[in-house]
Amino acid sequence: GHKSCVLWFTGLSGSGKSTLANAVDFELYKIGCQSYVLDGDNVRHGLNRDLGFLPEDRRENIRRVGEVAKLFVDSGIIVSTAFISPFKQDRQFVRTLFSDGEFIEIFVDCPLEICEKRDPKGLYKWARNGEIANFTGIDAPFERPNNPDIHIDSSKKSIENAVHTIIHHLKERKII
Ligand code: GGZ
Repeated sequence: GHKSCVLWFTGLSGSGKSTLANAVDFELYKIGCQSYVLDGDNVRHGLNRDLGFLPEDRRENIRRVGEVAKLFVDSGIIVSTAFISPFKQDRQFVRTLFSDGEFIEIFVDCPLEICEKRDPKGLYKWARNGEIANFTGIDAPFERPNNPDIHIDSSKKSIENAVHTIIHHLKERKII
């Protein structure tokens, strides 16, 4: 058996949140834990398809993701969420939905230049050309967490190493 919790990944587009969340999820699966990943692909195209990227839309996006994550935690699952979640206040609000120790904030820290160089979907290029407005890191803010539970420097660490750090943290907290 294992306890449930939310692994809340936060960071810029292209920082590696989804990749890392999925890698952690696979590791949890291998050791027999029940886990699930919520990200833009399965939430923004369905439940949150009415929301865009204005600050109030992002706030509502994060609020709903927080509430859905809570349902997963109530059902005993370890849920990983991979959303930019750029506003400190919104992340702090989501934390209040959970009991102590159930909300684990993971800052996937990567310099903007590197995210922009990776540009897997070509979105930074569009944003630089003014074809996308309110793009996080370009003309919309990202408020860095001051005191995340886990800080991953994704430009310096391998995915395997980052996964190990997170799994180790879960073992230390006696979640798994
Ligand atoms: C930031 C945007 C934007 C704007 C579309 N700003 O690399 P991606 O493509 O897959 O990740 C980004 C994703 C961000 O959605 P989130 O739900 O994580 O954002 S938030 O937590 O702020 O609500 C990017 C794409 O959507 N995308 N337009 N303007 N990212």
